[in-house]
Amino acid sequence: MDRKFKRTLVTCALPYANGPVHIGHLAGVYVPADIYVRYLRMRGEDVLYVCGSDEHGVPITIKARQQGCTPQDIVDQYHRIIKDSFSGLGINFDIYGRTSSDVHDRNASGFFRKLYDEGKFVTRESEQYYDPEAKTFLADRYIVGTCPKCGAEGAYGDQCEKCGSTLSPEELINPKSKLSGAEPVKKKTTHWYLPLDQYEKWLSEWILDGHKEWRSNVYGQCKSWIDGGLQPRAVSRDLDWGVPVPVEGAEGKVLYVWFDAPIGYISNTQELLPQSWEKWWKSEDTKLVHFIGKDNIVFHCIVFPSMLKAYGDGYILPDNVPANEFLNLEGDKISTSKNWAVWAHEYIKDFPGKEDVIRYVLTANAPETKDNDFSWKDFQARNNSELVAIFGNFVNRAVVLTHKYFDGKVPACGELQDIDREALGEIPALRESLEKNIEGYHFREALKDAMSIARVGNKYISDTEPWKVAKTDMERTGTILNVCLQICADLAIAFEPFTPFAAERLRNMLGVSIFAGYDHRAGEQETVNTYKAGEGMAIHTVSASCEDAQCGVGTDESILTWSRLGDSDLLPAGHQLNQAELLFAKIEDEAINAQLSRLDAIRAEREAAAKAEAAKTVTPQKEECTFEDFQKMDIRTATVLEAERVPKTDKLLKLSIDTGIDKRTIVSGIAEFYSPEDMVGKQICILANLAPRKIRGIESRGMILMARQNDGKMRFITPAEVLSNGAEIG
Ligand code: B3M
Ligand code: ZN
Repeated sequence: MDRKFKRTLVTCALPYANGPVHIGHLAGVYVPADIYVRYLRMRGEDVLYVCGSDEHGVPITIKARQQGCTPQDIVDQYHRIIKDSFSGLGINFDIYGRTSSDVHDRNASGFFRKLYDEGKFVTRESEQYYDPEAKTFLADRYIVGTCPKCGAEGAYGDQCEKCGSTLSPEELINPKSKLSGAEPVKKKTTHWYLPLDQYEKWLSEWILDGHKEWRSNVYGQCKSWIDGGLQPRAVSRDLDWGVPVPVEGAEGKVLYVWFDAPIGYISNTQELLPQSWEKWWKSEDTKLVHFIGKDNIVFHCIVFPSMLKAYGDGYILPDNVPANEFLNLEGDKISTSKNWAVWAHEYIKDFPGKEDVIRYVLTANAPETKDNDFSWKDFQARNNSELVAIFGNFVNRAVVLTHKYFDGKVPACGELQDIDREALGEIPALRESLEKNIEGYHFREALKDAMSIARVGNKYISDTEPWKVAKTDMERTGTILNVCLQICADLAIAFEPFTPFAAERLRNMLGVSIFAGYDHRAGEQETVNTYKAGEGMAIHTVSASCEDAQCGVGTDESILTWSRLGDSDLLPAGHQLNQAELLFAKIEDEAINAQLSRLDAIRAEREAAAKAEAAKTVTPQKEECTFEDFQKMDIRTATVLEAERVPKTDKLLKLSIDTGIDKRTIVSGIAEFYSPEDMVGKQICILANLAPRKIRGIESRGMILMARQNDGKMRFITPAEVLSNGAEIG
């Protein structure tokens, strides 16, 4: 353990309260953070675990407009959903606050005002788009128009959702305000900027020289930002939703959401610990760790530290920022706006009692160094072949056999054989690796170490076959089951950070508790810290002066502590077990297919909407041509005599046609839209003098004229009434 610090402050990115949290958020930020906090608490570290809703920013105001309600209604709705999702998955922050709170309002505006009064900002006048009818400035998202790149209508001032191009409002064709439909006009406005350029040297020393141990994706992004030259960054916006800028004459201006949100970490701490928050934020004895996704790196490593540096007053800086990459879903990018996600609150409803499984799978597939993918088949496979077949199966056999042969009491341990010593001997090394991996923020690897303990147990019981030995040697059977039960107790400790619900069921089965560390959710009490020694145990309180976080625990042998992981005497002979219960249940195809069908329906809906959208757009006109160019083309009417599919393709038809000039063959890519039967007897229009081409070995002479709309749909062109074949079209 890193004993350089007396306490650890863990923050998690504040989720925007404009939608629920999904598995990408959980995998990227919240599950790894929860593993880390639970582990530290079990090690007796004093940890404060802070998060809350990020309730400002333009997306929330847009959602409110879409739903015809106020931004406060939106954040109230999603703050509750998000908070319940976290607790439903065992992610128990000491405080889950919100940036629309009065505490935060005061704190964030006070923070701004101090920097303002001390001249830490620079002001800049710029021209912003303004809606003359709604009499308000327009964020880029509030300006819509025609995409200059693909012609799509409804492109936003910052991005075209159809072709994905990044845009600026100036590029939009025929820009309109989303608020009133009026044409936006440019208007001068003044904002305050944090001159990040002035912190460049200091950031380079602090990060590039001082934190080479940070993850490469984090360090690399910081390096490219710093090497690229930092620019002053706006810290205010023309908006009516947010923390008002606390300066006379700044009506209609609020703090930029990325200025106020990180201050939310401090506000939430102040709210929980009004007397003692400063020891967490202004003491070098505190280790600060920010858990975030990769899109938040610059704000947590460059902007927020510069804000704290500018503020001074002893604020500490993050010791580490273990940012994860992104998680995809069934091969596609997770998207809130496209509903392409597994929502945490829906998962909890659809898979009751399986909160551990999603924690386990998202850790096993964590996008720690590169983007990764979540698939429902993999989710099912990991549950059934790892949690059920190895971890759960091992524990179940050990406990059931102990009830069968020893009335549920831990049997005496006789003379150990090599096979026993080998199994027990593997645990300390796995513990050491597990500790090193968790403390190094390598949670995927740490989970493998914990799972290796289960594999050791499962192999041991399969190799020793106590159900056979019991026929002849009950003493040996007792020794084998004693070893199995020690390993079960190891699992109850090792899996607490990863699968806390199952670890608790296992503890209840074994009739033990664990030391689960400090619990500040009670805020400040006369005794500064309390710790929970596992469910079902009395809450011990330790006095503030108690140095040994585990005081009062060591004497109670039924409370397992992390430091005993790997001991071979965790459960003394005679200790009474409780009834066996299944730790994990199989997940059947039916449950998985229901999820896959849901995603299929979303994908189909999205494709249909994209097609409908595409059909509305028109490809821009081609470059001008001359009449002479056109006269070279010989376009005629013709009738289809025969038609057949071209073998081994699903797009081509081979047509025999009568052009009035001759009978010929044309191969055409219309099989997606027409069957051979559709075409026979139809009068079509062809470009007769197109140079012949070999297509799939067939000579094709000419081309059928087709109308293709932007959603890809195609129709052949035919005269308004049947004409003779060979009629010239011009
Ligand atoms: N609200 C989350 C995001 O960018 C953002 C984090 C704020 S942490 C201070 O998805
Ligand atoms: Zn576009």
